[in-house]
Amino acid sequence: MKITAADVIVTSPDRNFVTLKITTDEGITGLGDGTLNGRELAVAAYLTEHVVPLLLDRDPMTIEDTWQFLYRAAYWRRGPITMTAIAAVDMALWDIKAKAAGMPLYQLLGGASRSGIRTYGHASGMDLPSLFDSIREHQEKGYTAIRVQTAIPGLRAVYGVAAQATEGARYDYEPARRGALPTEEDWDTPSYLRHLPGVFEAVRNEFGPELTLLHDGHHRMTPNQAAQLGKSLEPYDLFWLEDCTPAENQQALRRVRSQTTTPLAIGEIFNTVWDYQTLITEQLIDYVRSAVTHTGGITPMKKLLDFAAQYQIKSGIHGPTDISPVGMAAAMHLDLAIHNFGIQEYMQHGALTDEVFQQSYTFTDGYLHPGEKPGLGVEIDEEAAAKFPYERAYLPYNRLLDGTVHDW
Ligand code: GCO
Ligand code: MG
Repeated sequence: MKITAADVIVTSPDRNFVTLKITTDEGITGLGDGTLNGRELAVAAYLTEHVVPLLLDRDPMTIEDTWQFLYRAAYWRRGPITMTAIAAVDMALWDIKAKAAGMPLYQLLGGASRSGIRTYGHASGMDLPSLFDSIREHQEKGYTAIRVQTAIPGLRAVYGVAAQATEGARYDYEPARRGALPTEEDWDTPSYLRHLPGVFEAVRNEFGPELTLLHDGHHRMTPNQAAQLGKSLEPYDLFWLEDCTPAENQQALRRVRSQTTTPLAIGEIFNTVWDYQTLITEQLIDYVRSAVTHTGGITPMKKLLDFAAQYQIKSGIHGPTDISPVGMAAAMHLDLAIHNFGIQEYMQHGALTDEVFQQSYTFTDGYLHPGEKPGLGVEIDEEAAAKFPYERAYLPYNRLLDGTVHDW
């Protein structure tokens, strides 16, 4: 089998997505997700200008060899643009191989280790009543695990809280905004540290001890502040506290870990196993948060999760709406196959996205399943995709109350 074409499809149904479609001389096609929120066209250009010419005439079955070739032959290693582009190729090749084998991809990854993939959804609120409503809405949709984000008194707009800057119906939180420039949000860590434990206390009092709760700190605290927060949330029994501090400095997590038993999840902005080396070998985290889409694809993600398994660390694969249905399906096949599955993030895509991407995955009672179609189980309707041209969109950024730019 030979690759005869590789096309980069950029579409913006509810938001921007970059998809690589690889075509073979036997008529089998494969899809890969190359979406990097707010920097989509950089990945599209990387693929079109530098990767597509290398794929033509290659054997699509040589997945490991192609991965090593793209990673090593570029000479310039790692980084989100490179690793997202490589991920798109890797996913598309696994899609082709599984279709050629006539099997859903999870079968090639070792077969199902469980019957369904437990998910968590995103609830948020400006105040306790709206937060409680949002939690109830998620419970009604079937979620048994819910991420809780809340506004902070005195701050205008905070990461993870829906319907602050828009009018009308509440919408699921989506950070990227279409527009010429990024929006500005504000931040004050002392106010956050004072406010958040009371919110979790109120949520526990309202919903009881059984509901699984998570929270995302979105890289805003110093290690010492993160240690304080982890301690103060211990009575509320979180499933995890995510991205409590920026983790480029992996050793910083020693401080947090030694001070709190609140489980820690890190990694959505990482792109290789090297970003995790200290975190995993010193067991400084409990969950690996990488996205298949931003970590070079299924091939390295499987290795990363197997490495984590040796240290009793589980998966918590990144699954916000900026991962396309193709990237979500790739995550689901891994989730189903690996032994050290933890939980899968699942924000549901909008109706326009579902019109462009036909999915075989299902969501029932809080559990996802990738379905039994050969391959990843997702196809793209290129005519529908063409109706939604790219629209510039940026993630917001943060300033402290005195105007200093802060981690968003
Ligand atoms: C999460 C994330 C996202 C990111 C988004 C950026 O835990 O799901 O923090 O909400 O902010 O993926 O593009
Ligand atoms: Mg996050």
